[in-house]
Amino acid sequence: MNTSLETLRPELLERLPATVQKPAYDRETLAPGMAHLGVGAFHRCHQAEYTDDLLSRQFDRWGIVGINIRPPHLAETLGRQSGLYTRLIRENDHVEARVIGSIVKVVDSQDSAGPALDVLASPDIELVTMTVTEKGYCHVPSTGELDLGHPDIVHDLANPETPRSVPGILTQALELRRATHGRKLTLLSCDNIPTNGVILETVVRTFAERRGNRLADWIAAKAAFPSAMVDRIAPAVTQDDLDSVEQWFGYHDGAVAVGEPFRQWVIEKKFAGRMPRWDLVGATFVDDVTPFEHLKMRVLNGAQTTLATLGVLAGLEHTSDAIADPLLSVFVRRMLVEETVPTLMPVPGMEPLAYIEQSLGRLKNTAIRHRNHQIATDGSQKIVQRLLNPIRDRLSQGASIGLLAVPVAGWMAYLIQASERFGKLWPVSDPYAGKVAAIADATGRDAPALASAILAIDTIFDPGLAANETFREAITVALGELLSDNPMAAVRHSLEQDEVARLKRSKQSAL
Ligand code: CS2
Repeated sequence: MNTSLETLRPELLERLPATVQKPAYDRETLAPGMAHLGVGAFHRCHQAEYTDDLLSRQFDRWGIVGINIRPPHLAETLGRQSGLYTRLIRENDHVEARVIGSIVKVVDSQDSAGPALDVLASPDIELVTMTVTEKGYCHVPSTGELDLGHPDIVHDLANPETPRSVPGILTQALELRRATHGRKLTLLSCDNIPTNGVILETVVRTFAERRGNRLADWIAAKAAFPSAMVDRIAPAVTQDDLDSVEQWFGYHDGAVAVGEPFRQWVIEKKFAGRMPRWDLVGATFVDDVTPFEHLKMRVLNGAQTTLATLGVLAGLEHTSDAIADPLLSVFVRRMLVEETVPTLMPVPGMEPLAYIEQSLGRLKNTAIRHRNHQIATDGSQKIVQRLLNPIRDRLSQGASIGLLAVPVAGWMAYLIQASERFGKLWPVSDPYAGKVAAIADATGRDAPALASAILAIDTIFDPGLAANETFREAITVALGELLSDNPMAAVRHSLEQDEVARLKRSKQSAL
């Protein structure tokens, strides 16, 4: 940090360089109306930007109170800057800078839930949005039910007034609302899990049912949990990003966020009360989010997870490096076109093949430094919706899954090679890393035994899928190759086999 530079703050808004846009509304009069849990790069590039757009178009009481219940602390960055930050949109050589003003206050609640509960229970707050990552919901990925064995859930059910988990904190906030003013609340999940609203509702309801006291009935009457599909690639911010703002614009900003030009937000029309009119500024309110969600998670996110895990195995650093690799780029396109697209539902106004090309184009953006390891983080929470659900649909159609199986084996190989037994090739972060490492320890290099033991984790692989012979065989073969000295052989062979199968099919249909 260059200490001679001023830090971004409200007084600096009048003196920003002309190339930096600033809020086009009177921030002084902006009152809080919603809270957001999980103020990371994604929130700053997405919901907060939509809200900033909306406030300049139709000013209303929709300031955001940003809350973190996990690291990092916000006080020293966003807090110090009165919620202001620079949002950079980057695409190759192009940069567009704008200071976003929609976050009016930030609250650190990492040490205890108290500060978060004060905000969430306040009568001023009509809406809570959240990006708490897939694992924040404490659900079982393969079923969507609350994981009653999760240590934080066990803790929170025993100590409901001092919760640690997202379901525990939200349920306690709803209990406090019932006890104090009784106002309605919309809880809007913005995480990449399928039917995110249903999962959020399920974990909160199950938690409330366990608490008893008819709280679950009150929640059913007063709260709404719409589902939403959110999209914008916004990687973890780096020191380079902070330095760039200093160099280009001459001020210090500790809360910069960097995203790509593309953004999308599709929200289920199911609200408890008033909602921000994000539909006036590019979001879409629909009756059913499912087709949009499948398209995005299976195509864009499926491609990202594939390129990330296979990219790490190939020694590549970022998504843009992985997609520049000729083999991986052919692989990912073929996988999506041949195996993923037939599993999609029709999506109003969107054409799947065009969407694939657009998505792959987005991943080529070299200004977005999205690390493969970042995307591979928490892979166990991502592969169900991105890869296993399309695989299950394909198998039920009697169709091939030889390509989609490779990144699933890629996820296994990624965790296996992070274990002691396999030389700890890289550090990983995944709730199932310990379990996979224990399997690797017990099993050694025997691919069929490794595959079999990992497929037996029924919280990820539903037993019907894990028992399917076609799937088991494809996973076992790919895993063996991915763990060899020539991991990309798995990718090449799956493409060759797919080609052979394709030729066979076309001969048969010509007969
Ligand atoms: C990424 C997503 O890290 C990841 O899991 O795949 O964060 C992805 O960039 C967003 O879903 C894009 O909208």
